[in-house]
Amino acid sequence: MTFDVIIRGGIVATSSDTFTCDIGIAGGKIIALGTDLGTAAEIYDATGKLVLPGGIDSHVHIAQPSGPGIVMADDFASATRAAAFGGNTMVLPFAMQQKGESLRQVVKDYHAKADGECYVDVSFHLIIADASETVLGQELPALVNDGYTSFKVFMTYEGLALSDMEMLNVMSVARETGALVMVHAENYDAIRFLTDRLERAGKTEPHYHSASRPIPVEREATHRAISLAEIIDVPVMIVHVSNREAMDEIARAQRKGLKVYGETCPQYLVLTAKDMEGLNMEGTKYVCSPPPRDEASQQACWEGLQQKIFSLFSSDHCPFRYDESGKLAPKGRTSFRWVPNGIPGIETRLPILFSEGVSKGRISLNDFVALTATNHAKTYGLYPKKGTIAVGSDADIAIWDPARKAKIAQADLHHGSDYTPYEGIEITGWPVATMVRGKFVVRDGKLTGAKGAGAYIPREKSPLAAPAGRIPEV
Ligand code: DUC
Ligand code: ZN
Ligand code: ZN
Repeated sequence: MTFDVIIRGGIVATSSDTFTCDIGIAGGKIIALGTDLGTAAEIYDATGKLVLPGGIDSHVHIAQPSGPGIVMADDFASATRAAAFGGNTMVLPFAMQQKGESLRQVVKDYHAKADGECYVDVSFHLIIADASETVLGQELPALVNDGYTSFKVFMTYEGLALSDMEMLNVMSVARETGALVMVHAENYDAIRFLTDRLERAGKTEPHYHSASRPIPVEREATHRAISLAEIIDVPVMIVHVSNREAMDEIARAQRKGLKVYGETCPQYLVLTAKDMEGLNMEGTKYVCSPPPRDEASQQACWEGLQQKIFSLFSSDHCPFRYDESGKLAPKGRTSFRWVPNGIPGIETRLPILFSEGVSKGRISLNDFVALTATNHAKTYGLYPKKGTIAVGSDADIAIWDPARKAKIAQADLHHGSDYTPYEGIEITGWPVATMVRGKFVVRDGKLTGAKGAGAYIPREKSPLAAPAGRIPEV
């Protein structure tokens, strides 16, 4: 047989195995694994390189409305281009509803923003901000059936926070339709209370953001989200966990046999609240929620990855520029209260975990693959089409030079933001080529893919959430 491409001689790793073999690719799919596969239009010599499933970043925010006068720094073209340079072959951004909006219309709007723009594949989670009867009774079940099989709810943020009653209603729809609920767990009232007090004390500099959302704010909401999910008997994914106490809530639920899953992110492994101190307005560059904590919390998050309490490692990419379109907007409002929450990280997620995790011996290469690709595909209804290297799977592949040394620098990145909070971090191991469905998107540091080659991928229901069923009788 003649293939379109053969990737020859690399060390292939999946979430369970590591082996040396060639990969034969045709029609965008992996057709053969082995040696002496035959001929191909193109041979890629991967000798001395790692050949991994392309990263799937299942928690990114792209082109979301972010408040008056504030624009997100990435559109779908720039975000997916940066994703490809960072070794990713698929991203899952959110189609975010705002109060009063039709969820169906929101989904159409995000498709319009993404269509013809993407360099890697995309699929959408929903964000439910308006838990009205029409949305929950009609729109949401229909959208779940159409392949939008996961959605995020917020326990904080003005305009987004759901009450416990609303959370229960939304979770009931997830239970009945077999959708997976992702929860942003922070206590809204506690944040408002602390923000008011800090402002009254004149403590308004950006670094007070983290004092307004201390660990108990996250721990309490995590506990509450898990309790609400237990009442409805619905699985939940607690996203962007930053510390041991919230993690312990998840671990306790898992020990009890509840279907509670956890995600953590690079900012909780390599940043701390101290990074913001003394920076004045430049501290806004690190403002995200939950906030990075301290070294003990970093250690806890590593343990969560090692012990598989966390099954996902995502970026929570939420990019703003450090100017009046972003971190310094709206003009004249100086309290941390007004700083848009979020940091860029779509391109640096994988190198940070590879370097700090695999190169430094904290996690195995196979666990790296699981945490960055396979588990995302399994969690969100994409496996085995995505997230692995197997015959029949899409040829979504990242080729890594495990020895390549680099220092993270804004000047080398491809996102729309004008800074990176990870500037200067020394990295060992970097992706050198990224292939989406058999076509190289990035190769030897150059963009080779076409805008619009990234496709929208509808999803199956999450095996973690299915089967759809009734909520428990009272
Ligand atoms: N927090 C979120 O909840 N979403 C995006 C970014 C952030 O910091
Ligand atoms: Zn969130
Ligand atoms: Zn987020």
